[in-house]
Amino acid sequence: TNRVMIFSKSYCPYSTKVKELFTTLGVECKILELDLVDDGPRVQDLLLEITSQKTVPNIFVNKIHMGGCDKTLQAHQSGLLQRLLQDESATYEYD
Ligand code: GSH
Repeated sequence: TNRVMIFSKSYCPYSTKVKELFTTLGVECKILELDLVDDGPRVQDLLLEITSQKTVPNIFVNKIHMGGCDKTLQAHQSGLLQRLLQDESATYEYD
């Protein structure tokens, strides 16, 4: 079950950090490496339009926009991330 979508870049240390966090939490993620796909720049433009965020990683949890690495680590610290991940009513999956 992929409840987490990470728009990433393969060389980005912040992307690596969030991917490691979700691995540590045992949470499977759908990951798109924007630097490795032809559509990358177009997807990044769309993400900017939708989220007003220019940078990667750009993370969605159960369809909720989480933000980048800093925001995700904050949400982990505060417990918000775990609550979003445990929300059984939100069954959206990125597949
Ligand atoms: N503070 C940001 C976060 O917490 O996610 C840092 C993210 C960041 O600086 N990412 C770089 C980026 O997206 C790549 S390592 N630069 C612009 C770009 O690649 O278009």
